[in-house]
Amino acid sequence: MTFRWFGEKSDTVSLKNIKQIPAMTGLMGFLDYKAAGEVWEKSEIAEYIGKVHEAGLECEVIESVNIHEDIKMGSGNRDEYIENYKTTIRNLAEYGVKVIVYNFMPVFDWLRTDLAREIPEDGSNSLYFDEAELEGMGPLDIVKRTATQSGGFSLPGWEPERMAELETTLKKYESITADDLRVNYKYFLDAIIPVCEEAGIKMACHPDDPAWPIFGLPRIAHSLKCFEKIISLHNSPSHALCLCTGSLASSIDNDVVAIIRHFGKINRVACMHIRNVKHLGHRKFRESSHLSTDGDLDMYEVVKAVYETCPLVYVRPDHGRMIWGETGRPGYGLYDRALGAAYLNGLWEAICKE
Ligand code: CS2
Ligand code: MN
Repeated sequence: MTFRWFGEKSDTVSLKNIKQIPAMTGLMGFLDYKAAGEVWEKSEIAEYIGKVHEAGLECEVIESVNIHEDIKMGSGNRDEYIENYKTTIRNLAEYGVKVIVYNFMPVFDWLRTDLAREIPEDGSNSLYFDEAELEGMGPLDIVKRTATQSGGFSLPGWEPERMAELETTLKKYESITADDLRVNYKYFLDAIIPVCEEAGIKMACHPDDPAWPIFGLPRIAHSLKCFEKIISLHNSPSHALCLCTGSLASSIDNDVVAIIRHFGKINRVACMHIRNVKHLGHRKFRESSHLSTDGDLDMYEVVKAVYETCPLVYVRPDHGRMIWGETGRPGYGLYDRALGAAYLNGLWEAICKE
């Protein structure tokens, strides 16, 4: 059981807080100031992981080593960025990292139309999406809205340098199809997976969120079929998935439990992000507490699928609501994620004893 931590200077949650969550053994770490394409230097990794170890936690998973758009578009300086990525893989492995979570989504990572929508029943708030609200909004509008609502906190997938070039990048993507994107993805995997095999690292691809194409951009990672195509791009246990239940469950077409079982059985799940969503209408949902009763996912079945098909994977509660007056990075407060971890551990204990 792990927790996402943005580093001492950037997180409202301390390592001590994280360590005090029952059965929390480690982190999914993140250097939130790194731009896509940059090498993660050994000294930076050593500093971050050193602090994590001092706090009595492990750091075997690193998230959001973002892939430069040149790699996704198959243009420009992609070979140089791929070389940098290989160096980052080797550097992370040297400090005991076993899994790297990334995504291959053009331009945007996750997207919401409100980062703090009040939940009428209890006055807490959570991330929220309503496709109808996107109508009449351009990508630039949503970027501005997200930046305003983020309260000055960096958000994974919304790195300023990525957003600065938005218009040019969107233009370039107009001529790139989903098949083109997969060709570029394969080129990237063929280059880096042998390095991962040598270094003992698994790459874990995170799903599109929401789980369908947006703003006409090609998106290729949001369903069982999509992931089958992705997995077939390069045959290696080092080429694996990070199944994020909340991202996948944003589409009612996805049977999340079946997806876990399918890829768990063939040893292609490296880690899990577990969170729940509550559907409120067509392509309209909010992130709920982790409990089955609060959302549309059956968390007992989710955890059971992990237990039965991929019990050794790293897990973390993904986003939480803001509760008890907490303020901080949207989705990444302490309290609700800690409740999520406790709940998931409860399910795990019950399933083990059963
Ligand atoms: C996060 C992602 O919001 C989420 O579901 O888990 O932002 C995730 O960290 C990235 O997609 C990984 O690159
Ligand atoms: Mn996730």
